[in-house]
Amino acid sequence: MKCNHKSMLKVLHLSDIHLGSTTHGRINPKTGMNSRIEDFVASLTLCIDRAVNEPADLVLFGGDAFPDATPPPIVQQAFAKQFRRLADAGIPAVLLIGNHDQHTQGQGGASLAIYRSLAVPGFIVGDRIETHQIETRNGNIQIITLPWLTRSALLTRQETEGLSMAEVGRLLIDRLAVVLEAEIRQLDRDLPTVLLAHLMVDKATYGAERFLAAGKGFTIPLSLLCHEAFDYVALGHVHRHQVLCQNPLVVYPGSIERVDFGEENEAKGYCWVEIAQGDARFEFCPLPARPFRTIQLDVCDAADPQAQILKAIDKANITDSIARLIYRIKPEQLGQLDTSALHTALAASHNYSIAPEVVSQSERARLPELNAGEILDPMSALRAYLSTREDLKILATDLLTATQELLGESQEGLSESIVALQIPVPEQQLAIDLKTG
Ligand SMILES: [Mn+2]
Repeated sequence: MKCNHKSMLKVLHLSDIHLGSTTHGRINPKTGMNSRIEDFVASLTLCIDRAVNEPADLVLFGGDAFPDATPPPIVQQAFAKQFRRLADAGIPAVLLIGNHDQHTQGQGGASLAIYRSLAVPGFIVGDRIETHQIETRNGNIQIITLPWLTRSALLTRQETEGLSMAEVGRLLIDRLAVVLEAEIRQLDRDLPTVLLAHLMVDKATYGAERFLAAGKGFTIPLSLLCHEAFDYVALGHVHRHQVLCQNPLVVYPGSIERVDFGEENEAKGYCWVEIAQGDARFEFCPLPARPFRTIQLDVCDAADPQAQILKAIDKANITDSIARLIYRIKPEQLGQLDTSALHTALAASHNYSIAPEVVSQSERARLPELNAGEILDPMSALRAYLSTREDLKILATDLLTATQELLGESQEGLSESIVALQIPVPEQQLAIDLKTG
């Protein structure tokens, strides 16, 4: 039997906080705040509670603190208020820069760099590939930080000139392997070691949804991360909790709250890790994230569509959830519906939307705006298309925002950033979720 004299360090690993997401929220009349911001703060508070109460020896944050690099002050303050509790309790923390934290202007993560500027005791901002030796109350540990990689982090413009995206991707991974190896070579072999990285692993799975990568994204081969020098590989970026490798443990804790309906069926939480040199174990700790409920049915053949829809709502357990009702119906059945009764039935939810899909017999007319010869920019084309799709109305804003972001990124020369467009097409309904943060 192994006699382990070293005490295990206790590490709380969380990621993808996305504090400041407001979609599906409503204004809390008592506080004047968007209720979703309060939900995200509540989840973050539970993470920090655990770290402080236990106490943890170290907190590792895997990146994507906010939806973008310039969060409003109230959101910055809510984030700072929680992480400050760690500083007060003398618990060191590493804040890694995710793609949402990166500002396109200048170096480093604009939204998190403030913690370095302020020199918050025990706080490290991981905005480059670097090894940090951290003193905790139960011993030292070393953390290699690997923030979200863009081409410019490791390659010069001259090196990538004339290369295809695939070639650039390969070159970047070759370069990353060399840089990581250099970090690994200077590690102290007697200390527990964690790689903390914000990236898309090419073996990460996203559930049953089909995925399209918009632009050519850099995915990092799992083999690069499964190095014997690491006792634990703490990841961020993918919102679905998953374990990619057992030895060493390579873990995405996932996001702490659901960001959109694409995460409806995912448990949300953080990881509690116990680690010593050559030894690590972890436990996924679920958080009571706000439930999302999709109620989707086809009442085209129903004698009493109203009763069928009400029954479906009743069965869905929508109390305090973010609900969406999607029903397919024939135009001649619309008279049988009492929509105010549907609203009443959905009122137990935290927030809801109703998306009727009226099945039309007539052929859908081509959009006159989209005739050959007409040149529309992508946003106008999408807007024109959406204006004809009543059933997508509920998603229209999200689709436009996501498109805007994608276009913005490619314009800023960041087309290599990995944004996964998740396009499940269940029945008649098309949803695009920005799945990863
Ligand atoms: Mn991310």
